Amino acid sequence: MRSALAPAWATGPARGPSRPEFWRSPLRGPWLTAVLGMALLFGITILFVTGLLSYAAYEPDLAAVNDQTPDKGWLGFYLFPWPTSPYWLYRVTQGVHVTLGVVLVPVLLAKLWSVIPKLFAWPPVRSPAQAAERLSLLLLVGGAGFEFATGILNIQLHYIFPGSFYTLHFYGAWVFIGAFVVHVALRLRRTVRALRAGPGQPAPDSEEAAGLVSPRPAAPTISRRGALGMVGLGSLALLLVTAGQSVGGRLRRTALLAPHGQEPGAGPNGFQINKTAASVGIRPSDTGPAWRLTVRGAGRQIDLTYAQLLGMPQHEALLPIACVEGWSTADQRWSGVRLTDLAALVGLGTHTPRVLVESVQRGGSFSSVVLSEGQARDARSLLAVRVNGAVLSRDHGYPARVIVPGAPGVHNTKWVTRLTFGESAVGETV
Ligand SMILES: Nc1nc2c(c(=O)[nH]1)N[C@H]1C(S)=C(S)[C@@H](COP(=O)(O)O)O[C@H]1N2
Ligand SMILES: [Mo]
Repeated sequence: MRSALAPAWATGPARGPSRPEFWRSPLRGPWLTAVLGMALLFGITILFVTGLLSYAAYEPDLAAVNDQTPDKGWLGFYLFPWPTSPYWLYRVTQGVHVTLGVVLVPVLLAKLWSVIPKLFAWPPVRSPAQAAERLSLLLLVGGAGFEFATGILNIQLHYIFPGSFYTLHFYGAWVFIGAFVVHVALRLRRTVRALRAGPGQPAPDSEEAAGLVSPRPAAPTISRRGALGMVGLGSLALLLVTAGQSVGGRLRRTALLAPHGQEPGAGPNGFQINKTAASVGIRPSDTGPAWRLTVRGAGRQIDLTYAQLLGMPQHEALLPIACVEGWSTADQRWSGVRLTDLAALVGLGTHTPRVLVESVQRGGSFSSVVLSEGQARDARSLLAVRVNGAVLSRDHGYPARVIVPGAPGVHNTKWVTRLTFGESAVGETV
């Protein structure tokens, strides 16, 4: 049926890839698409949940410095204060997010391949409902491509985008998920039916074929199960060369796909580095004898020298650094001064409030971070001066860095020079 909606150019006979006969793979059919679709339904749901958790972990509502996403409105709804226990929380949620994202790439590509004849369906527009559905597919495929591409570029190359990865990935996720929910609602019943019917092919012109079965199939070179096995092997291979980066320690060496060129060397400071001191322009004079730690709050201010900081009670905490990019160090033995003890210097010890942490680092992509009161009050939250028994290396934040249990790596500010406790100061540097 040709609708009055279709423009003149779209009512002619189908040509090239718009003819069903053009597509000759005997593998394409509702069962193959349904199996891949089900795998993505579970996988993408987990990606979405762990992605939202990562958003919550950044404590976006605590202060503007934590989340500079413009105009997020109700999309940036408040989730919950990010807990400090278990201390490996972000390592697991973000490890799953990034590893699963990489592992799903072959499944996503296979799924797109399995439905490609529908991209060329002719006539392109048959009814307003069908036009709306095709538009949602555009958002679905475009959204998936955008989220996977920005995610993978980010974990590989660190922030190569115009603007912020965080903002792009955040808005892209909402577009993608909106289209994903519509797609699942429209297709779930058909998918379940195709799974029940099994791998046999329905007649090409039947309703069950859903426009996927070739009317002129070529001779098969592999079975449908075999093709799925190949996709599974591809995913397994990616898992094996990715997962080690989230475990850290010796297993990091198995992470062949993780970014290279920043080998941290051996010794107590021999674990993954995000940005070296040199790469962000930390000068020796910034962290030399003139360095001071300023502690502010409750209308008071105290400046400490490095020696005075070392003279305060030192505590230990066994904590990893887990980056948004999916890599994590193994647990490291940090030692330094509790944030609660520093708050006590300005009289805020018993009810330590949130704290603004600032680095000697100026400009660039990194600014300041506000830690919640829950984070500031945790006895394992330290301004660390030593790691694994040695003085912090310059690249790990000498003379002092923050380390917080359960938090994303970005909250573990290096080269710290000022802590401001309490509400009042949070607005000052924003
Ligand atoms: N001053 C400053 N602190 C920083 C960063 C930075 O770029 N500058 N990067 C953060 C990020 S994103 C991570 S993952 C951790 C990494 O710490 P590491 O380099 O010691 O492993 O440091 C955090 N602290
Ligand atoms: Mo990070």
